[in-house]
Amino acid sequence: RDTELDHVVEHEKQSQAVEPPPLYKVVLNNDDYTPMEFVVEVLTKFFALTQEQATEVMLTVHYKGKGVCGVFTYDVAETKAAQVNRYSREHEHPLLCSTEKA
Ligand code: TYC
Repeated sequence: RDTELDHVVEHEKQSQAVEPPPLYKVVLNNDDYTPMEFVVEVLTKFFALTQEQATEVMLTVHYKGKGVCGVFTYDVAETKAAQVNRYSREHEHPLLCSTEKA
């Protein structure tokens, strides 16, 4: 018959079997119209980036076409991308933020 210890061992196996959640990159895309200063503002406002880190990401996007703002769980990534796109549209900039599975 199953003992209390068998139950504890079974529970422990299940705990160890729990997988980490899949991660998603929040990506910023380049365009010809959004001011560099606005992109840096967005990166410091919505992501945990310093002015220096934000400038680095902005320049990567400007020269290479896209860049990673951060890596998050699905809901956090989708929420941040939507917040950035809403904020950009409110300020009448075409800046596009999207997500990609990491
Ligand atoms: N290419 C834009 C410019 O020259 C700057 C820019 C950088 C725009 C990053 C979008 O995600 C972006 N003003």
